[in-house]
Amino acid sequence: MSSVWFTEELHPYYRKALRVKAILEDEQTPYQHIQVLDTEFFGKTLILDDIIQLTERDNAGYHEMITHIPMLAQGSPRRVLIVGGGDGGSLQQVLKHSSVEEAVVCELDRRVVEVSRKHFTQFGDPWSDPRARLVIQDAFTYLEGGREKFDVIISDTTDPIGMAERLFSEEFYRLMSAALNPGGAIATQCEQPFFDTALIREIYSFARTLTRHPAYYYAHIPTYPGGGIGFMYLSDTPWQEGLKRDYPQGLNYLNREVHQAAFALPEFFRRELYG
Ligand code: AAT
Repeated sequence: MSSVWFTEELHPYYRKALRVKAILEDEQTPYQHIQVLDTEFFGKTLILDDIIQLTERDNAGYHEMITHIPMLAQGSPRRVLIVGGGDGGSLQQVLKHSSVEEAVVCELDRRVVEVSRKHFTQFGDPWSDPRARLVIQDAFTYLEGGREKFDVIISDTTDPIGMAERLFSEEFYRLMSAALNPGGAIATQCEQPFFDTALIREIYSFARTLTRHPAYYYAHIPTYPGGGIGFMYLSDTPWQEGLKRDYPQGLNYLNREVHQAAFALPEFFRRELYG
C-alpha cells in the first residue's frame, strides 16, 4: 500500500486522512483548487480547496438524505433547484422522482461539472436527462434575480468559506424561501453538530422566522468531519409527511427507519437547538 495520505483540516483542532493510491486530477480553476484522488477503500474522491466533497464509497447517504427528505415531504415536486451540487450526485437522486419536470443546478464552477462527469460515472450521467438544466452562476446572484419558483430547493454547497459563505446567511435563506412555491420544502447542507453548534443554532433561529416546521437531521458519512453531516429542513409542511410516501427504488442509505431516526438529536444538541 502507498505511504501517501491526504489529510483534511477543516477545523484547526481536528484532522482526518485517506490513504492515496493515485492523483487523477489536480487543477486550479478561477474559483478553487480541484483534485480527484483515487483512495484506498473510499475510491475516487473529489476534493475542493483541500476539503473532501464526496467519495465513491460513502456519498449515497449525503445525496439521498439532502434530496429525498424534502422531495418526499413535498409529495410530488415538479420544479427543483439544486444550489451548488455540480458533481451531479444530488441531481441523480432528484431525477429518480417521476414527478420532476425540470431540475435546475446552479453551480459556480463549470470545471466541477466537467471533472465529475469524467470520474464519477456512478452517478449515471444525470446531465444527459432532458429534465436537467445547468446554470453556471453564483447561486446568491441567481436567486437575487428572483425570476423562477421551485417546489423543492436543495442547497448542496461547500462549507461557509469564500464564495459559499453567503450561502449560509440569513439573506440567502430568505431568497430561497421567496423562491419556494406554496407547500414547498428546502434542505440545506448544514454542517456538524459538534463542531458547528453556533452556526447551526443561528441558522435554525432564522429558519424559524421563515417557515413553520424547520428541523435538523443527520446522516453518517465517514469522510466528512466527525463522521457525519447534518441538514436543515425548512417547510410549512412537517417532514413527517414524507414518511407516508413511496420511496424511490434502489436507495442505498435511506429507508423509513433511517428517515424517522435522522431527526432524533443527541440530548446536548437537541437542547442547544430546540431548548
Ligand atoms: N455533492 C457533494 C459535494 C459538495 S460540492 C458543493 C458545490 O458547491 C461545489 O461544486 C462548489 O463549486 C459549489 N459552490 C460553492 N459556492 C457556490 C456558489 N456561491 N454558488 C453556486 N455554487 C457554489 C458539497 C460538499 C459538502 C462538504 C462538507 N464538508
